[in-house]
Amino acid sequence: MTTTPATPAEAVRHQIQGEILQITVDNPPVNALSTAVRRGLMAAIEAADAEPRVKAVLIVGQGANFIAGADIREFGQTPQPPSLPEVCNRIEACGKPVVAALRGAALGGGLEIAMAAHYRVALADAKLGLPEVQLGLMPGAGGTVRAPRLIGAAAALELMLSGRHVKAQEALSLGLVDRLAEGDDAVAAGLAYAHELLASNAPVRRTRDAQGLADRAAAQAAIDAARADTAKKSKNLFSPHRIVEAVQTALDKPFDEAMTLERQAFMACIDSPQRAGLIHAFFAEREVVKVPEAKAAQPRKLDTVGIVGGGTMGAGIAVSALDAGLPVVMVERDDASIARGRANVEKVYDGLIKKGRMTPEAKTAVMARFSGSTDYAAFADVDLVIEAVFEDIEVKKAVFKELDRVCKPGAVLATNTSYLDIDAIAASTSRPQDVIGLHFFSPANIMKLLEIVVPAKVSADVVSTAFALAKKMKKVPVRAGVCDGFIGNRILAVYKQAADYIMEDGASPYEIDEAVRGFGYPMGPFQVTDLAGGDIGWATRKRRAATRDPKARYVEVADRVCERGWFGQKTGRGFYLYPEGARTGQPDPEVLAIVDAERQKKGIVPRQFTPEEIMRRYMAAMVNEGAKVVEEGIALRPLDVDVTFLYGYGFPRFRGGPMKYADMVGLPKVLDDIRTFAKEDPLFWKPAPLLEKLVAEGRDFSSLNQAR
Ligand code: 3H9
Repeated sequence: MTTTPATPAEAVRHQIQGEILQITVDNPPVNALSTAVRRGLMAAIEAADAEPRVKAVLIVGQGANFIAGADIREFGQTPQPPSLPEVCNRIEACGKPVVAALRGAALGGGLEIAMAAHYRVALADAKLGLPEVQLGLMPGAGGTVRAPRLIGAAAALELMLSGRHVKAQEALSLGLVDRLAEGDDAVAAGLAYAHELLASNAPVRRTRDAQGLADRAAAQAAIDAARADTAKKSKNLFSPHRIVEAVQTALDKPFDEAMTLERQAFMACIDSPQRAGLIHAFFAEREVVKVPEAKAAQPRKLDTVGIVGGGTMGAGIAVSALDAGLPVVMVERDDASIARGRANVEKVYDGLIKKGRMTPEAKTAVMARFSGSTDYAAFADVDLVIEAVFEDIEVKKAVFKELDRVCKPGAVLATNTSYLDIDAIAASTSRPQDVIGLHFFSPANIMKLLEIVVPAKVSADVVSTAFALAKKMKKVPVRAGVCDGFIGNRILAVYKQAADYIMEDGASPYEIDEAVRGFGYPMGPFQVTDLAGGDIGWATRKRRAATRDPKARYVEVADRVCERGWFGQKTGRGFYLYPEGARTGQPDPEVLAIVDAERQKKGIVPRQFTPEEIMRRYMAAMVNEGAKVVEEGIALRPLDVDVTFLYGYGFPRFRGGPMKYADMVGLPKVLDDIRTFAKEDPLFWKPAPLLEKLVAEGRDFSSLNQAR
């Protein structure tokens, strides 16, 4: 969306109401602190100090939010004056009491503005926080210096390191705000508070003088604890460590010096690649829902959901639908299966009860919306059915024939297949325009990614309905085209193959997993295989055996492992050993012997791989296939590939996703790697034409994100 930037006077209005100067930040959609807003705020505070009639100042946001923070879109551009710390310092220096009245978002720089004000009142819907860490940043307008003074080092560190939002009531008990107000009128609440303050001759009260750090020993203990915790939990991250050190500075140095040092550390965060990666992720997950069908067509009615299959997947999807407030009808083939399906659903809620996150009464209320049946006729009235049965095209086609027979006209018929041809499934019905893929990831009630797979004949309003369902379920939807594996599993198959080649050429599966973890993934590919169950990939490999190019290199290690019945965690053994149900595996010398035997069979002399080379190959394979997926239109844009991997495959968020990572490394470098590797195996390492084209034109993947 391109709009003309507002002038300072438009972005920040001020008007005198009796003795009070009301400053309204009006910068839709979320009142971010753009250059115009900063300039407008400066001018308004100058006016307040200069005007003798004014006895107090009120700052509010126009609309549903106070201020959502710095304008993230400006990061990376040349900073324009005044800086936000200057604005905050100017507000704090105001000679008349300044009140901030908060509703909706008061986040990041928004909360820093509020903390620079002298008094704060919050409406019930306010959410306060210092979420900069989630963008690879730290508070950079006094947050690390003022928050510890206002609420103490421990609470301030917790807020800044978690980035979580705090509701009004908690903000009051933390001391972030002075009082709560009823209703949804921030201006009325703020004016009332300001009048009260004037009536009681309340002084200007500056946060720089607050005493939250007075107990130095307690503050130091909190900093030490946070430092140790951050070293453990955030070792790959840049900004959390800067946050801890900034609070140390706030304790050790005078206010103004601490502000200067905070600014330097903030600018170092701005310059870090992690900031670029995390901010890309922030915008990508908001862009991903902007697909042509959702823009073109309204969703169909979506009040009830049917699910075929009560296995782990079907039950997980049922929980997602129930949690979204929808009634769910589950159909299974016999009474025992439906009882098992219900039990699978209940197990999720019982787990929550055990952890104290749900009451038994709430479970009863949710389960009242669940019903099971062995008769497809139970789907006669549902708006959308999701099939989650065995991954076999003939079984799925049979299910869809039944759905076609019983469902009402206009019902959306969805399949949860992860590989199969949805065009073929749609063709087995008399209504292919209603058939779509909804690929949930396991466990479906927890994993955020939902691939919305769009077959050739589906109508736009069905796609739009799928996006509406994702929103209700709080999933992150990505539009994908039909191909074997869609976006995620198709790319996974290729980089998994690269990992297999690296293994056969000399690195152990354990070295590969370690390199991948070192890159920032929670787990390596062989650990993932063990977690998911090696038998699943084995079945897919068998299915593909007939169509595999006989000239293509094929690594048999995983087959040898599976032939021994070693399917991973569930069998106590896979690529790793899991003694007595342990979840963390131990390296298995017998697996290494299998790898060795396979190498010998092919006459491969193993060689050393550094973690860096492992990752170059792993990422080059991922990016190359990603480019093919974009070129073929399976993914709309590179950012759709990024979001898929961030939310479905554990890709480290601070790297922004595989395509953003490639942009940051530089596409010429990635292509160079692929061409070098192609000398060993030209069939596997075939550069994607899109990648070659972009390099030839001096462009990167992000240029395609903007273009569509
Ligand atoms: C910071 O403050 C640094 C300072 O400490 C120091 C500086 C020196 N800027 O999420 P939504 C856009 S760092 C620009 O869909 P919701 C967003 O892209 C900042 N744009 O709505 C979207 O645009 P579009 C710390 C922003 O109701 C539209 O607003 N602050 C910004 O679900 C609606 O957003 C944060 O990290 C921004 N700051 O949620 C807060 N924020 O319509 C980040 C949003 O074109 N923001 N947009 O797609 C949020 O957490 C959520 O957006 C919020 C609203 C809770 C506010």
